[in-house]
Amino acid sequence: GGPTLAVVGVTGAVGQEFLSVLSDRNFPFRELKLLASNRSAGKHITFEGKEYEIQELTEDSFKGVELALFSAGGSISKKFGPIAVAQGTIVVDNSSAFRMDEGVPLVVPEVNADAMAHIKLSNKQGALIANPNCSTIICLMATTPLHRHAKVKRMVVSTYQAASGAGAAAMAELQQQTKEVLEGIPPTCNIFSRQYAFNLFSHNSAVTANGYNEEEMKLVKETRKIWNDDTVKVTATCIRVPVMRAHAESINLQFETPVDEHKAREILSSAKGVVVIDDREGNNFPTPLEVSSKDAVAVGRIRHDISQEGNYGLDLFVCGDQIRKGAALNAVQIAELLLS
Ligand code: 11C
Repeated sequence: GGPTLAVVGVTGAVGQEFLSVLSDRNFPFRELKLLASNRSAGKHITFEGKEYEIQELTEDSFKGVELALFSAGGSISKKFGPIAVAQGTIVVDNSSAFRMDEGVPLVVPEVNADAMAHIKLSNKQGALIANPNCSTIICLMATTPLHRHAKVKRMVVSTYQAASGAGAAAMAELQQQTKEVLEGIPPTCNIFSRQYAFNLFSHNSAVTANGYNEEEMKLVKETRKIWNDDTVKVTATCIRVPVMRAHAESINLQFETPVDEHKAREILSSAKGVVVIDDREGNNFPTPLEVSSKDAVAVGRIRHDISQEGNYGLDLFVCGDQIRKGAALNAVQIAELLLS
């Protein structure tokens, strides 16, 4: 049972996580095609006890493929996404290539599954569905349950983003630099232009004309699209920190109606895909290490913003695994919605 499935970019950090999430969730498929650049073609991968040969991604790769999970970067998606769709494939794309395109649903299943309700595998028609940026997914997992309760008017997000967001090579660079610095050797800088280990810096995406970098503008624009609310005000500062694979975010919220802090904790405790870690006495709150390789997004430091009168504001601290809920898990959950 299940569709003929392709994974595009299978050798990357997210590509590898696609496989482990598919397996963990017993995702059904009739056939599995593992696709990558010609550099990796011919290599073998063992998945669920079966050996697969990685095939080179070409224009002919999608014949008979009903569902494809893409995570091979924006330019590969831009080129091969439409080719796959034209051949009848439903593409769940993890890149930023199509996120803001009108007619392309941008989906976090816990938040706006309805945006893709018209797309089904049983329709036998190609389509594109975009997976949001990891920082957006993690932010909206924590804030949407509160937004549904009291409507967010304004949101201030500060991120602490892990190496994994820049790919497997950045994770390797952090590891190597850490070792080099401890050994007193000058750190090797390939992925990032400056020392990463024992340091932090403004997100490596390009800075745009308004002074915000692209990562920050993704938080602004994607939130508006996913919430289907062009009036919500969002500002963000995105920082890369020397953490391996989970992002952290400090989030300040201003609501339209007052929100009691205890009610907020109760709402988040029962939200799907969210766990609350909010132990003030023990000074125990979410950490990136704790959520690494986990599905749930952790929320803590839930408190009234004392700078806003009348309980119109809340502060939160959120951590979520960037490769898992920030990318692969969210995409596989989208694929699961297509089965139903
Ligand atoms: C990061 N979120 O952590 C970024 C990378 O739009 O999918 C992913 C960029 C994107 O650096």
